Amino acid sequence: MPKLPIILYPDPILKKVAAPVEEVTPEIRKLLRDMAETMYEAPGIGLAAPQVGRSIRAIVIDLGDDEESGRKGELFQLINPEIVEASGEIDYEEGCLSIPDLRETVRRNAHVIVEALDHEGREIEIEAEGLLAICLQHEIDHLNGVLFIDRLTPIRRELMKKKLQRLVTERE
Ligand code: K1U
Ligand code: ZN
Repeated sequence: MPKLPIILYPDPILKKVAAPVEEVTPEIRKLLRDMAETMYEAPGIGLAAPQVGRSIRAIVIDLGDDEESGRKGELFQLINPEIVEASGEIDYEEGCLSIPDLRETVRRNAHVIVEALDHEGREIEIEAEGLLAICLQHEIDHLNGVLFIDRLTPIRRELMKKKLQRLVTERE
């Protein structure tokens, strides 16, 4: 059982634009820790605050270790993240913890620069490509009320509607 319950599609909180965090308080730091634990338990590689019922601009990401590339897992806890530069294109089959059992290929920018505050309120800049760039865009989309299904072409989204309805009915 994840530490915090994960809000599922079509809950309206997932469509809201989240509010900026005014101050990095101990309560915000605890939320980030709980979100990270929830992400690891799910398991997932990212999580945004609206997915745990908090409409504020906070996200966590950890891609984990990857033996093939030698990448080591690193936990990013980001507050008020903003994409300041984006370029290139990349296709990737994405999932979403708020829409279980559905994966679809989404086209996004291949390279992004993100500015944010870390869990101690320090300004940081992250330059990312590949899966980290994809995940940052997916999580920042959550803060703007955008889901990966909103990024599909109109035809694919139309096809997806039936599948989504079936998934929601099966859950009820
Ligand atoms: O925000 C979320 O809903 C989490 C989502 C993040 C994400 C996945 C793929 C592409 C972009 C963003 C997930 O973590 S879904 C689960 C998942 O993809 C995964 C789970 C365990 C190991 C590896 C991946
Ligand atoms: Zn998601």
